[in-house]
Amino acid sequence: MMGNKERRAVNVKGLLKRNWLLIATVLSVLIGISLGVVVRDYVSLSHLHKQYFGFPGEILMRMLKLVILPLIISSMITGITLVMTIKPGVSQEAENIDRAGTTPNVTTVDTLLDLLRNMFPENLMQACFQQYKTKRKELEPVKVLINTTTIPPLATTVMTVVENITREYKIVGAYSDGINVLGLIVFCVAFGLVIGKMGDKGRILLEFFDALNEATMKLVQIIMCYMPFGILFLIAAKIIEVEDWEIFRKMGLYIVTVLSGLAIHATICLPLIFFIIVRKNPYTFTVGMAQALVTALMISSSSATLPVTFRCAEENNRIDKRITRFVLPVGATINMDGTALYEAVAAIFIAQLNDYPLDVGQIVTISITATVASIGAAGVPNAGLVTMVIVLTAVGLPASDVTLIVAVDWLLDRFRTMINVLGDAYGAGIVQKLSKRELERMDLISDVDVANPFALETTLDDEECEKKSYVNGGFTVDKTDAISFTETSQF
Ligand code: 7O9
Repeated sequence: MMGNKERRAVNVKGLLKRNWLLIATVLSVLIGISLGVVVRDYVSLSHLHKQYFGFPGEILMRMLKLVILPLIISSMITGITLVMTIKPGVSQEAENIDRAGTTPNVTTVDTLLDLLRNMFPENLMQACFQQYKTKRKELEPVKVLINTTTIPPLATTVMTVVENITREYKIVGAYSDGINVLGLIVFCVAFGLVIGKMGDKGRILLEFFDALNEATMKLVQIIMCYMPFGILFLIAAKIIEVEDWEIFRKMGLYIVTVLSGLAIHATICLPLIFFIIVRKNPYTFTVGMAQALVTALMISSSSATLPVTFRCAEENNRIDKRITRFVLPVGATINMDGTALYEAVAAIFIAQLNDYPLDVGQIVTISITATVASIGAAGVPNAGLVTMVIVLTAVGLPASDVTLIVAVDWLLDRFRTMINVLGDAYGAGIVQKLSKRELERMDLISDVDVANPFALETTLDDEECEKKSYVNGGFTVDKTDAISFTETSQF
C-alpha cells in the first residue's frame, strides 16, 4: 500500500511531468521580467546592444512564423470537408457582420474593397508574403464653373469660379508586405472542396497535405521545447527597451478599463456561451489552453501562436482534428474578440478626452465598426492603426488622436491577443459540439468516404446510434451499447 505522502509525491511528479513545458514557460516569464528589470537598472546598454539582447527571442518568433504557412495550407485543405455540413452560427461577431452599416468615410470603402480583392489573389506565390493595398493619388485640382448669372441692367454675365470644388482621385494599386491570409484561405477552401469531390484521383493530394500537416506539427513540437528560452529573452528585451514607464501611470485608468473589459469577456461572457452550448466546465477548457494563452501574452500575435493553439486544443481539450484544422486558422484570421473590445474602449476613451459626447447611436456605431474592423484586420496591411482610424472616423472623431493611445498599445496588444486566442479555442469547442452528429455520421460512412482520411477518436452514445450492427474500418461495433472506439485511417 502506498502512504498518503508517497501518493502525493507521485501526483506532484506526474503533474510536473505532464505540464513541464507550461511550468517552464511561466518560470521563464518571471525570470525574464526580473532579468529585464536588473539589466535596465544596473547595466547601461547601447541601442544596438539592446537589440542583440533580444536575439534569442527573435529566433523564437521567426520559427513560429515559419510554420504558419505550411500549417494553415495543409490544415485548411484537409480540414474542410465539414464546411458543407456545419452551420457555424457560433460567435456573437457573426451577427454583427450583417448589421454593419456603411460609413461615409472613403478610406473605409477602399479598405473593404481591398479585403475583397485580397480574397482573390492574382498570384498564389505572392499571396504567401504580400497583400494588395489601394493607394489614392490626387489628380490636378479642377477649376469648375458652377454659376452663370446675368445681371439685367448691365447685361453682363458674372461667372463664379470655384476652385478645388471637385477633388479627383485615382486608384493606384500596390502590394505591401504581409501574408495575404484571406486569399490563401479562400484558395485552400476551394481547393480542398474540389479535392474532396474528385474521389480516388484526389486521394493522393489529400494524403500529401495530411502528411504535410503531421510533419509540421512534429516541427512545432520541437520548436515548443525552445519556447521557454526564447520567451525569457523576448520579455527581458521588451522591458529594457521601454523607456517611458511614467506613461503607464498617466494612462492607468484607461489600461484598467481595457483589462477589466477583457477579463469580463474571458471569465464570464465566453465561458457562459460555452457552457450553454457545450454543457461542460469552461474553466477546465481554459486551463487546457494555458500554454497557448501564455504564448499569446508573450508574443502578441494570434497567428504566430496558432501552432501552440492547435496542440493545446487537440491534445489537452481533445477537440477533433477535423474541427481544429478548419476553425482555428479561420478564427486566427477573423475572430478577434479582444481586438474588437479594445478598439471600442479606445474610441470611447478618445471621445472622452476630447469632451465629445457620444449618444447611444454612436456607441452602437463604434461597437459595430470595431467588430467589423477586427474581422477585416488580417486583410489590411498595417492593420493596427488603420482599423483604429476607421472606428474613430465612423463617429467623427479626429483620426490623428490614435497617437494618444499608441504608447501603451504594445502592452494592451498582449492581453487582447490572449483573448483572441481564447475566443478561437472556445469557438472550436462549440463548433465541435454543434457538429457532433455530422462528425459521427462521417465516421460511420468513412469506409466509402474518401475525404476523411484521419485517425480519430470518437465517442458515440447509444441514444444517438441506430440499433443495428455495422462494420467500420475493420471493427465490428454493436451500436446498442455505449461505445468508445478508435477508428484507424483507411489509408
Ligand atoms: C492578434 F491564419 C494565419 F495564421 F495564417 C494568419 C496569418 C496572419 C492569420 C492572421 C494573420 C495576420 O496577419 N493577422 C493580423 C492581425 C494582421 C494585422 C493585425 C492583426 C490584429 O492583431 C491583433 C491586434 O492587434 O489586436 C492581435 N495582435 O490577435 O494577433
